[in-house]
Amino acid sequence: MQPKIAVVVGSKSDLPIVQRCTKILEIFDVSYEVFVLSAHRTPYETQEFSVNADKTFDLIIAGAGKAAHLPGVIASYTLLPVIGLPIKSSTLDGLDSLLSIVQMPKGVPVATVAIDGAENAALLGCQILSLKYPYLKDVLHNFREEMAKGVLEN
Ligand code: RP5
Repeated sequence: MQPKIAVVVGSKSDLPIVQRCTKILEIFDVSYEVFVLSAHRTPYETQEFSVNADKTFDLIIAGAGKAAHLPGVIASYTLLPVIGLPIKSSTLDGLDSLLSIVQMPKGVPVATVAIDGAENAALLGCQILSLKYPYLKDVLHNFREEMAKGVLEN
């Protein structure tokens, strides 16, 4: 069995940020599917996706900007872990997105990464999935070793 992640964004305009996330998933050989769905503009399609997501996916990464309700709404319909990616797409520099995503009421958690933290969304997703797919532990160890070498070399 292969890990599979759903990457959902609120608008096509979010796709350039999300490519930094999917690039990591490709390097780690994790399959994924990208969806454009909006909590506000396509609420019925968002609900349909969310209630069925666990039939296909292990985890969901959901990115959105402005009043970024998408990750929380998705999380309300599924028991899959949801990682929220606040996207800087407004005049408020992404602080609106961050607070909309991170300030979930108790009972429905969303694990939130930094504003535009697309790479960390992918890495956190892989770390969570490494509990189920042990090959990811080796990949993550190698990634960290390479990262450390990159920091130390002059
Ligand atoms: C949010 O509004 C989207 O996630 C996007 O970040 C932002 C702007 O969307 P567009 O007006 O570019 O479609 O819902």
